[in-house]
Amino acid sequence: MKRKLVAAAVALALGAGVAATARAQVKPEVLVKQRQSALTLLGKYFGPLGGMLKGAVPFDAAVVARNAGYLEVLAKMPWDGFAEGTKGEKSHALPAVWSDAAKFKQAQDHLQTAVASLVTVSKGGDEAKTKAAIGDVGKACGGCHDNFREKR
Ligand code: ASC
Repeated sequence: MKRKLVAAAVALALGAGVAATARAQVKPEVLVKQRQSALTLLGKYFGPLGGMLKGAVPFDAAVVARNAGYLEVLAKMPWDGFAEGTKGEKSHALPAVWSDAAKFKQAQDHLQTAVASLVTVSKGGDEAKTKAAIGDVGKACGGCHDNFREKR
């Protein structure tokens, strides 16, 4: 029993070490690519919902619920890619990401909160409420782009 515990502790310690090493070794350009990939997928799975909000795409509660679940996970992924070490990399990120880190974090939290609401609301199948929640997510995307992404 004790031996098993020790083995588990050693495995945990080794695992933590490996994770820390892996993080340290990720090249800045790879972090940029990874964060851009997560943001691209956020765009992919939000796109049709934005279309439903505008009436360009027929409302489909099942698609909203599915995509909301994807968005919930994706909305957690980009942020550790904005490491200090990536400041000098070519990207559309504005310097405010690092100079106004508290506000950037607030924008991330805003998105995650809005997406969490969409997940909940979309399960209820109420079209008007779901569309309002989609609108809130869109505002959270746009709010971050306004302040932290180069205009394009
Ligand atoms: C998208 C997408 C964005 C957001 C934003 C919402 O589908 O790619 O960047 O929605 O336009 O305000």
